[in-house]
Amino acid sequence: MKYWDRFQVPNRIQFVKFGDLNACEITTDVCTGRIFLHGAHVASYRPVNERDLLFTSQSSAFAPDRPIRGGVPICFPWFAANQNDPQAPAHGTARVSLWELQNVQLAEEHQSVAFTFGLALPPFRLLYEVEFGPALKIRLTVTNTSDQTQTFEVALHSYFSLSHVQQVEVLGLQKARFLDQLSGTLYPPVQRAIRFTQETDRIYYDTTDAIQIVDSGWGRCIQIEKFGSPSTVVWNPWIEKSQRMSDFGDNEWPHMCCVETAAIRQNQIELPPDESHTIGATHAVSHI
Ligand code: TA6
Repeated sequence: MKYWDRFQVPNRIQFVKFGDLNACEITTDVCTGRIFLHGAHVASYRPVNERDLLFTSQSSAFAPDRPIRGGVPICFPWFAANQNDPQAPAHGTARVSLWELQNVQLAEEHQSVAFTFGLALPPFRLLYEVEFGPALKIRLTVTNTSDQTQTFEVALHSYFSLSHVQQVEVLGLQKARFLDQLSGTLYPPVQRAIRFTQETDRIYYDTTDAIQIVDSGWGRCIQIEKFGSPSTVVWNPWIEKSQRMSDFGDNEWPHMCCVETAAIRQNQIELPPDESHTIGATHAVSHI
């Protein structure tokens, strides 16, 4: 008997194993989903009569010392490499930590299931709320439990499933300046939609605008309404980088892109003692 078995609801909330990891699979009247205790990692969200909104690599590891490749990794308390410790895990420790599942709530009308996870990463305490329903809602609250001001970076590093990345455009960032992580160049706003024609790895700064991933191949638009997030990251590894990633298939790059709800680099968060910051997003799909 595991502590989380008390949350089971036959045919609605069930716990399964993936490799060495424990996951919860949910079925509501409007969607299915999967979330792991490892990293509090959302790995699937599929509205009824829709394809999964999220991409997870067929080559992903499911191991306690590795991040899951896909879904929504929680990057915290730093983004990418740790500037002070090259040995530290990329994108921080939250996504490779075992979170405590504190509550699972099935809505009376079976339209949604809400999860609450907690993790202590001194000097911070994390609370992560995820709702699988007509939309996928994610909300991370970071609390500074120390007696000094602390700074952190955070990114909800969402991987979205696409028909083909060359049949997609991303709207909502036309007015934001961005850092091209590949060249290190800071660009002014380009005033047009993002289209993918090569490896793309960009940090958009000082932008709180909603994002639309318009996928003409599948005739759908994924809408991302974010909050508490002054940065947005857009990434597709393209061909060569895909071949360098052992937990990502060489031929998977056309079928995904990351649009990340973030607060990183010059948009990092400074948190006074006992204060909290909440960051999150609502992800929904519509037909075009
Ligand atoms: O968010 C984009 C990025 O920083 C890329 O540079 C790429 O490294 C990606 O994250 C994945 O990082 P990971 O550590 O999960 O392989």
